[in-house]
Amino acid sequence: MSAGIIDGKEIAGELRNEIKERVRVLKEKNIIPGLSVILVGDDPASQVYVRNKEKACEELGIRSKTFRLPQETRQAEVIELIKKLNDDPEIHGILVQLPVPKQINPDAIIEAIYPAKDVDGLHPVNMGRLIRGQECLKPCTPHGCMVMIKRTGIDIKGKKAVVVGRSNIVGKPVSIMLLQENATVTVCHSKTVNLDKETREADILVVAVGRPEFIKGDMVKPGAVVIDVGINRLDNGKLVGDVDFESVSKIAGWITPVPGGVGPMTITMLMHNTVEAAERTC
Ligand code: NAP
Ligand code: LUD
Repeated sequence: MSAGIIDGKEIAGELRNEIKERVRVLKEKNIIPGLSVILVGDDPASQVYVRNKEKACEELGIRSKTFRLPQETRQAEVIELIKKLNDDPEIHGILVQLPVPKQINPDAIIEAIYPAKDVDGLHPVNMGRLIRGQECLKPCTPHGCMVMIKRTGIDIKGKKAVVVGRSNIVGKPVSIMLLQENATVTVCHSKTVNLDKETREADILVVAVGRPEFIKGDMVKPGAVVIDVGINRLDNGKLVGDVDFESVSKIAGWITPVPGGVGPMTITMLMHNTVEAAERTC
């Protein structure tokens, strides 16, 4: 038996139609949602992701303004720009694409953004609200993962969920969201002992480690829902996830592909947050 594919591109397309409708309603109130993306440096993957964000804005009727700053830009200059955008009424969402060059402290940048405009959901106020179960702007990739898990039709309540990776952008927040949905959650990382024993117990397995094809079929419980957050470009140019699709898709019940899985959902949840931030100004 082979796993069902959770088609991120397709789900993203459906959600984008709903978001388009919300943009239309806002326009009737003379509000055009506006997103500003700040990209510092010339990381090739970041350039692709930011371009995809611009394209999504265009498709949905969201105003987008991207600031492409040179690699050597100082932290103070980025914060200066963020302050201007914080006070710009036409901008509802601000995002600094990560990673940033080493002279810039990502925490200082994130904390400079007004929480109400933090469409990445990474500001301590939004993260704090998330952990406390309060309404907040939710981090895009974890939110996308949750939508994909729900689309399989499984009941998350009482399931054993294992998250591999504990970054602030994916692992930690997705663990909190799974907990919020009443899963029993285990968070694994590089110091975890017997990782394969942990992953084999997972009814829901979310993988965000940044190592190509790291999770193999023998590490997965038969029938599990496997969400592959990883995006790795191999030397031959091929894009692969953190999950070995070939072996895992023979064991899992559901699996997300790479590309066409979590990536398009991340972008769609960003559009969702931008519209939500704009709606809150009404
Ligand atoms: P990250 O900040 O590098 O974190 C990686 C995590 O994996 C860390 O917690 C690390 O543990 C853990 N880890 C590393 N090696 C491990 C091992 N051998 N066994 C167990 N755990 C291990 O990465 P990230 O930002 O979360 O991103 C992870 C991947 O997802 C990357 O491929 C990235 O490109 C991709 N990504 C995709 C999207 C999307 O929209 N699709 C969004 C964000 C990220 P320690 O904490 O102990 O170091
Ligand atoms: N920083 C993100 N850094 C990296 N995939 C993304 C992403 C689109 N502040 C901040 O946008 O949310 C963020 N906020 N991230 N990411 C990763 C992460 C950030 C990853 C993939 C894609 C955004 C995407 O479009 C396509 C797919 O998986 O189908 C393929 C893209 C390709 O390389 O061809």
